[in-house]
Order: sequence, then C-alpha cells, then structure tokens
Amino acid sequence: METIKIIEVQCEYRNHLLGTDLLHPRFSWKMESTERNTRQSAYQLQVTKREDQSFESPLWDTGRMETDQSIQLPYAGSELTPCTSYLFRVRVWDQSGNESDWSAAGQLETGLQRPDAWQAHWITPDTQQIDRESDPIFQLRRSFEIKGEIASARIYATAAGVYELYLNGQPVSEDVLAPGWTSYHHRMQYQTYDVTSLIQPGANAVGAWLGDGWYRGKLGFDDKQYTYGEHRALLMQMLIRYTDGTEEWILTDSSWRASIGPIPYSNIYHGETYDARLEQSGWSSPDFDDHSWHGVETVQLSCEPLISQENWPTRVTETIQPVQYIVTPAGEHVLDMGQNMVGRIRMTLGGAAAGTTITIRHAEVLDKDGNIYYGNLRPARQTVTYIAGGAEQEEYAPHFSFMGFRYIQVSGYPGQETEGLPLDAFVGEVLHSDMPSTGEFECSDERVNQLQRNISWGQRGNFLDVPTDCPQRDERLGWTGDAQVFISTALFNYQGAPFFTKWLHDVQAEQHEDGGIPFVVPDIVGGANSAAWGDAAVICPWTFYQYYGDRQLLAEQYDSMKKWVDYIHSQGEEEFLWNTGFHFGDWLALDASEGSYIGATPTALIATAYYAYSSRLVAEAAQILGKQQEAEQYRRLHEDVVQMFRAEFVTTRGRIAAPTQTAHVLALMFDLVEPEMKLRVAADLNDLIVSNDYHLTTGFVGTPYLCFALSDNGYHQTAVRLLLQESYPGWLYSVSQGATTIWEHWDSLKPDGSFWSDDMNSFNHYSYGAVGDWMYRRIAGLDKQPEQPAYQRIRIEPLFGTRQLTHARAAHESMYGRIESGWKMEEGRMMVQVTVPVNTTADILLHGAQMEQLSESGRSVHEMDGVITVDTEDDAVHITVGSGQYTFSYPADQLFQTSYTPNTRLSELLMDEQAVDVLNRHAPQLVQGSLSSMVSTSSLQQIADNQMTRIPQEKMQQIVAELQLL
Ligand code: RAM
Repeated sequence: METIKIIEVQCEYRNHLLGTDLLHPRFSWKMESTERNTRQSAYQLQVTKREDQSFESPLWDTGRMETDQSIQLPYAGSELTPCTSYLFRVRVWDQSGNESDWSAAGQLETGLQRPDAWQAHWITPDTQQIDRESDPIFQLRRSFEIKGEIASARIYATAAGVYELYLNGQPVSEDVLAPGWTSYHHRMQYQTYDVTSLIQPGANAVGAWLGDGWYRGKLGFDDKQYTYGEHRALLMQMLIRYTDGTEEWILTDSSWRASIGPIPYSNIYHGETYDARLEQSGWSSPDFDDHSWHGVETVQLSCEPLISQENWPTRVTETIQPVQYIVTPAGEHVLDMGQNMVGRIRMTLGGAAAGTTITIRHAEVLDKDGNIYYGNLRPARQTVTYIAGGAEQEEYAPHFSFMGFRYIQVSGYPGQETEGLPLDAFVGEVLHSDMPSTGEFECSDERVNQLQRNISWGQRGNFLDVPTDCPQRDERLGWTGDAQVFISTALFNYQGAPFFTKWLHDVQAEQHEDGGIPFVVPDIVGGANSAAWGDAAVICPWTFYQYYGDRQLLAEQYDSMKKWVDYIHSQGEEEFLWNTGFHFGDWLALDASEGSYIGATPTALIATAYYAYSSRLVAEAAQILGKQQEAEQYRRLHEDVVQMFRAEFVTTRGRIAAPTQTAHVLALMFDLVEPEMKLRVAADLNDLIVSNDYHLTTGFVGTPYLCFALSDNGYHQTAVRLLLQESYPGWLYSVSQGATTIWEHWDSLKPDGSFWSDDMNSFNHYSYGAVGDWMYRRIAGLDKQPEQPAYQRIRIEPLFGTRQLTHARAAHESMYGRIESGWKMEEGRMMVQVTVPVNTTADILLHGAQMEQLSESGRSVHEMDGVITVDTEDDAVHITVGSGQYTFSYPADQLFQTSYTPNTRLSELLMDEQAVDVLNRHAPQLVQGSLSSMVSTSSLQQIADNQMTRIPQEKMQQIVAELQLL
C-alpha cells in the first residue's frame, strides 16, 4: 500500500482546464498519507500531448525536484501550442523517501492564444431585413459538411450580448448567459466547447441564439440602453480535426443566415417573453430549410482583447421544488420556493391551447398582509411570459434573464383558477458561477447554522459572474465596497480564485488614469473613489493571496494596488490625511442621521483609516514581490498616515474622537492606536455595545470587523453575545424573521411586518454576511497565518468564551487539502478535533488546557505522533503539528476557572492603573469605595461575563453582591 498518494491534481484551480490562453498555467496537487506529519520532499511532474496517449516521451518532465512546493508551480516546458490538449501527472516523495504512485492525469487544453488566430468575423443580421435594434432575440445558423472521420471538434465563441449555441439540434453546453459580464470596453471572454460528440458524419448545422444581456440591454438605475454598443453580434470559429490529420475551420462569416427567434423580449432585470408559436422546429439541424431566412452582415467591434474564459461558467447548480401553494388575501396565486434564490423557473405544461399566455412574476417577500410584494424591485419587472405553442408537452425556462425570488405569482396557467397550481410543474433552477464549495461551518446553535446557510445563499445569489450587491432590483452591480468586505468569507466558502481573477482584472482595466477606482466594476455608473469601496483594489488581491498563495495574481494587481494608494496620497491639502471628496462612509449604519444612509462615523476618519491600511498592504505586497525599495516607501507612508490618524482622531489619553462603534473597530483592527492604548479603546468599544444592551449600530464598514475587534482585544464574550442577539439589530434578527438570505438593512423587514422602504431594500445582499469570516476563524478557530499563505501554516485557535455555545466546527478545502477544526464540550470535557493536510503545519492553541491533563487520541501529548513542538503560552497549550487527524481532550471546567481569553488581563488589570481606569468607567463605586454613583446592570453583567475567567470566583461574587445592594 502507498504511504503517500496524490488525491487531486489541478491546473489553474481546475481538474480539467479547457481553453486557456495562459502560457505558463500553474499546477497544484493535494496529497494524503497514512502517516502523520508528512511533508513532500520532492516531486516529479510531467506534461504530455494528449494525442500521444502516454507519458513515454513527455513534452515537459521536471525530473525529480527536491522541494516541498506543491502548489502554484508554473509550466516551464517548451511552448504550449494553440488549440492543443495536454495531460499532466505528478508523483511525489515524502520526507522519509516513500514514493507515491503517479497521480491520475489531469487535463489542460489551450485556446486560440493569439488575437490573430481569430479568422472569424463578427456577424449580425442584415439591417435591411431585420431591425438590429429591435428587441427579439436573433437566430443565426449555417450548415456544413463533415468529410471524413473526425478526431475532435472544438468551438471558440463569444458574443456582443449573450448567446447559446446549438449543434444539430443539441445545446452545445450547459453554460448560461455566456460570455459573462466583463468590462467589455476593455476585454471580453470567449468560451471553448468540446463538441466532438455532437458532430455527425455528412451534413451538420450550427445555430446560435443571441440576446441583449449586459452588453446592450437596459442596465443601471436609469434603465440606460446600449451601455456597450448598439448591435448584438456573434463571433465563432469551430475547429474540426480529422483522423487523417487534416483540419478545417467553420467560421462566422457572411454565409450565415439570420432570423428572429421565439423570444420577443429578454432583459437582465425585466425578464423574458417566449412565444412558443414562433419556434422553428429543427432550426439548428442540417436539413432545416433556411431559404426564408435573411442574410447577415459582418461588423467591426471594439471589445478587444478577447480573452479566454477566466471565471467559472454560470450554470444551474441545484434545482428546488416549491414547498407551498398559497392564494393570498389579494387573490394572487403564489408558489413559495422555501428559499430566497437566484435563477429561474422551469415550467412544464401539457395540452394547453396555442396562444395560452402564462405569466410568472418573481418577488422576494410577502407583505404583512400576506400579499406578494414587488416594491423593493423598483422598476425591475422580473416577469416571465410564456405563450404556449399548443404541443402535447411543453417545457420552458428563460434563457437570457435571471431573477431574485422566493415567491412566484403565476397567472394564466391552465386550470389554476379551479384546481390551483400543481407544485410539480414548477422547478426553481439555481444559477450562479459554478464554483466548487470549499467551506463548512456548524455549531450548537441552530439559529447560527441558519445564518451560515443564509451567508452561503447570499454568496450564491450574488456571485453570478460578477460580485453583485443584489440580484433582484434594477441594480445587480459589482459594488467594490461590498466585494471588499465579503471576500474573505466568500473565499472560505467557495473556490473563488477564477471568479476574483476575472473581476480583479476588470478592476484593473477600469482603474482611472489617476489611480481612482469606480464605485462599481464593470463600471456602468460613472462615480468613483469612495474610501472602503476603492480599497477593494488593494484588499481583494491581498485576501486572494492569503487564501491561494497566488503570487502571480498579486504581481498582476500590484500596480493597480499602488496606484490606488497613490491616488489617495494625491488628494487634498494634507498629505497623510484623507478628508476630501465624497464617501459612502459607514454605509447604512444605524447611527446615521435621519434621512441619510451614511453612518455617524466621520468619513474622514474612515478614509484615513483605510488609507493607512491600504498603504500597509501595498508595503507587504511589495515585500513579497521582492520590491524592497517600494516596500520601504509604503511602510513609511503607512507610518505617517498612522501618526496623522492619531493626531487627528485619537486623544492623548487614548480616546477615539468619534464615539461610534465603527470608529473604535477601525482603530483596533488597523492598529491605528498605540499598543498600550488598545485596551482602553477596546473597553470603550465594549461599553458602546453594552450600553446599547448588546446591540450593534455598525454599517458596511464597521460590521465585518466588529466581532474581531472584540474577540481579539479581550471581549470575545461580548462578540458572541452580539452574534447570538436575536432582537433588532443583529444578525439573528433576520433569522428570527424567517430570512433565508442576508438582508441589505438590519431591518429590511421590521418587527411589525412593515418594510424598511421600497427605495433600497434588498433581501439578498451579502455584505453583513461578512461576519462568517469571524465565525470560522474565532468560534471554530480555523485560521491562516499570513507569513505562509494558502494555509501552508495553519492556526487553529478556537475561542470558547461562553457557555452558550457547546460545539462548533469548520472545514475548508484549501490548496493543500481539507482542513478541519472542531470542538465540543461534553460531560465536563473539551474535545478538539483537527485535520491538517499533508505538506502543511498547524499551530494549535488549546485555551484552558493544562499539559498534564491534556491527551491526544488517548495518549499524553508528549507521546503523540506528528507533534513538532509543545509549549505553554499564557493560558493555552500551544502544540505545533504536521499533517494528520488529531483529537485532543481535556477537562473543560478549567476553562471557566482559569484565564483563557486572549488579551483579557483583568487579573493583572486589577493591580495596575489601567485596571483602575477600566473599573472607573464600568463601576466607579468599586474603585472609589463609595456606593454613591450608579452602575448599569448591563455593564456589571458585562464585566462579570468578560472577566469571570480572570477574577477569582469568590471575588466576583463579592463584587456582584455589593453591586446588587445598589
Ligand atoms: C447601494 C447598495 C450597495 C452599496 C451602494 C453604496 O447601491 O447598498 O450595496 O455598495 O449602495
């Protein structure tokens, strides 16, 4: 039996990469071993042409390479040629010299690679015959002969608009809304399809449907049309390879024929109309008579360069059956999908008379009377109309639109007035970028588990090719700020590398000359340069690097990162302060003044805080990329900005000038105050929350970091109480209201059943879902270490600061393999289970454990296998291990007797000045020895909660008793 084996090989994050223009695609592999603490000591990788069918004379053979590198290895063999299929495989040796078998082969295929490889012409229907500006989708087709036995057939295609291809009556792929949405002015993706199995001997035909999509359809708040161009057009070339070695290209050119298709109308926001009576049976088959069709024109388009598909394709990833049929008080016939989802409805019907018109309207919620509510969609119609063709069986799902909905209102379905709606005739098809799931989280509180599901659904609904703010109203835009706050949570839950590679390349493409960053990317709105929004240009590549160790992406984005910081640097009169321009501020924070969306935290404070943070990240990126001088330059800039932040926003005694939760959160998270002031700032933040009866007031900027700021500065229990807070405002409020996705506002739906407003009220908005990052990293304790990205060095440090949660577990499928961290408190014992992939190291911090009472799989930690070092650190045992699965167990009662919350130092505090300061503010009577001033019960409870672990039980009781006398 093999000791070590390869369980997965990848090229550019995929097992099968079809159609890439990258010249040096990168390989990664995951391993498994029967032994603990296994590292790779050497690898050998081979790449061969697929047609060779064997690795006997590979194109590239690395030979045995003595290194532990097992991810992101760039291809360095002789030049990859266009339109060529390759196989690759790898074998490895571990540190004891054990050798693995060769892995199963992965596949890699190049695309057209060079712009001049495009011989096809963009085509669009002849303007004399078909009004190119009309709404209906176009059908385009041509037939062709296959003259011999074929070895392979590939299609390379794209469209100005959105397209579907058919070959001999069959759909060419399952992709939806191809070519996807990029900054078309700068770059457009093309797709590669393997159509070998669809080609038949003799006569063949290829056909396309062409809709408006993002390219030309109404888009944006003001329903602007022709965003990228006035005409739809198709570009396609098909490569036929015969077994005799000859090749033939079928191209879009003037020989194609065109007609109007059965879709009179389709639009991203408004839905689609399909008239089955207009279907032309067999239109993409070779024997179809197209003489009544019209000619096409070739046109010039400027959407170069064409790039091979970077993102995952958009596909149906799940189907959902409606759970309930409702007739609302207003008499609407409604189906409840049971889940706020994004995608479309596939409907079947049988025996309907031709011309029967069925309308489906989509909505996210019912109003307080139980009627369907469309108000928050604003002008987006999200309406699908189907006109039956009269066939025995009919089936339809929209092709070129998507909706955000939980409820559908149906009218016109045959028999619905008398028999109601048959649930099985309607299926919800969930659409999004088809990224593999990589994250799991669950804990002992079912409400939090629902929150996690809502986070994940929020991501799925808003990762439809572009990271959008919302999937339902007339917006659905790539808001940079939202993407920035959510990216870390997103990359934990799903394999987001291809998704963000594409989007970040668009961010770079749309960056202004002066370094400014648009509010939305792809930019169709025009505004730019808000702090925390523009910082996406820096924070997203950085977070990406943390997850995937992808230096190439970091290097590609580096100039853009730098330019953004330089842009900030050039603003206003004060070099190190950013106090000019418009900012969204702490968007939608609850401390906003009446009528404003912008929270109370001064925008100059937020802007300067992000200025500091982004310069620091640029310095770190420069360091990693070996740019010492620039690293130094941005480090200095960072220091200057931090000094300026202190001068402007922090008092000499460590008070943050703005009394908002968000201001404190940023100061703590971005290290903007002197280390010794942190304690005070954290206590003040805690106070702001406790005095608000454990409720947050933060918006888009403060919320993502709020719990981190608390947990990492001694107030983990407060953070957990915030998470578990069920009353408004808090994460579980929406859960208690039955939410199945994350809402845009803390009170999108108010306790009395009314809505926040019609104006800007999405029920599927991932931003506040950014709390997931903290749940995975602090509650479950599955964290990274920045010095060794991609989880090459893992940090496992669950915080158990409250008895309210009795277990939690997270898992993440990293570049190296599956990592798990789970804990359970049971019968007085804490059990911590950890899985560490081969070729990685984990630092495991077990709070409240004592060496003598700690066991691993029944043995003392000194006897366990896989351990590298064991140490005691403050109140924790710190064990460094290599790969393997570990189960630790220790008495849990110690957790609540000894100190364990990191940075909580009340026992020391009680003896020093700062303690006096803390107590002075929380319970002045204790310090002054007088009972004259009142102390709020909530502050007292908070001191008790947070410091219980530090203050001897007896003393605590005494304090509580004394205060109860008040
Ligand atoms: C709205 C949305 C979006 C936010 C912008 C500023 O359109 O709430 O999420 O980023 O405003």
